[in-house]
Amino acid sequence: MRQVTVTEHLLLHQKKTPMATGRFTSLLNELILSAKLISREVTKAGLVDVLGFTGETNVQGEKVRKLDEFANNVLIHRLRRSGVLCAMASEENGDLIQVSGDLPQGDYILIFDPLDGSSNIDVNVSIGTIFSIYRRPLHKASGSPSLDEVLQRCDKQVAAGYFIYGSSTMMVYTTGNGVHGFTLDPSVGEFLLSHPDMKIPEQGRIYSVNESYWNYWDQATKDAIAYFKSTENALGKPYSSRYIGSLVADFHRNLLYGGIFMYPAKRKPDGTYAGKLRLTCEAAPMAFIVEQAGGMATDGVNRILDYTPTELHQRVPFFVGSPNDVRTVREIMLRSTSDAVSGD
Ligand code: AHM
Ligand code: MG
Repeated sequence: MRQVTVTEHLLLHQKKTPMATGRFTSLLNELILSAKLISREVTKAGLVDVLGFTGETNVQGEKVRKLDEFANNVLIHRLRRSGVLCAMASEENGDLIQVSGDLPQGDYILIFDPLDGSSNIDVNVSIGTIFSIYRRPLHKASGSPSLDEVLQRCDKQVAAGYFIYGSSTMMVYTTGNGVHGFTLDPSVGEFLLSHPDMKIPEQGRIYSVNESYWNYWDQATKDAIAYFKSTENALGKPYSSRYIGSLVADFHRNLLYGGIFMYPAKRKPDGTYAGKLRLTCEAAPMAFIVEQAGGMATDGVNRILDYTPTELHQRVPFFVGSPNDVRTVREIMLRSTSDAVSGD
């Protein structure tokens, strides 16, 4: 059987993808090489002294694990020299990462989560790298980009994808022409096309949520999640519950099997509600991918790709997966909220 690499696949589909230029291909190739380096480190994590914490705390106030730091450094180091970017943003860095004047610049902007699911790093559970790519607005294309050039409406993404470091390493990505999956063949060191034109089942059978937060959810969220456990839902029986706690891994399973992943807003000690997942480096890229695979992504009610971030590390409630399930959550949440307002 003919083995198709990511670059070949992109070139074969170049006519359908106007932005599939040589520059974009270089960007993908740098991402791929970075992911191979991260994958190599992840698979030997138990053998060498890379497990555990570095002793530092990141911009999100979380303890930095060595592999997080390694993945972040690899991506920044490789991509800033690629000559195709003007700026980057990482989940691990508070500010924009500028591509400084002495290095060649391009007009792409890369936002990434270097190692998602970090609580699973030390226990041999799948983790991943998520990326999202925008183009710099043409009318502003000189000097270092400002934050408002980076914070574009989420439907302006030109590509998004993830690498999953699991029982095999895979890359799943979209440039707006469907979703394609490639599996790393370690014997040749190449990602080979294994899942062309992925489509999420319209109706899921799995719901994924950290249910221990039940007491921190509002009534509309509780009503939506109760639906998946009830016998009076679309299946006529409870959905299966599966929660890995690595967005990439939970998302990937649901993309293949059908289902919904939920990270609703939680009540904070000050009484306000907020989601945990980051809009720019987690929710937006996954939303682009799922829509291209025939699924949906919302904050419970509103479409994620209609958001324009107001800050780099903005958090958002996130509901993503099979269209029937995400639509049902939306209907339940709208109904529950209007019942609360009318006092029913
Ligand atoms: P991280 O980027 O620090 O790893 O946090 C994101 C992760 C997601 O992968 C996962 O869906 C979620 O956090 C799990 O959070 P929780 O432990 O609250 O269920
Ligand atoms: Mg993350």
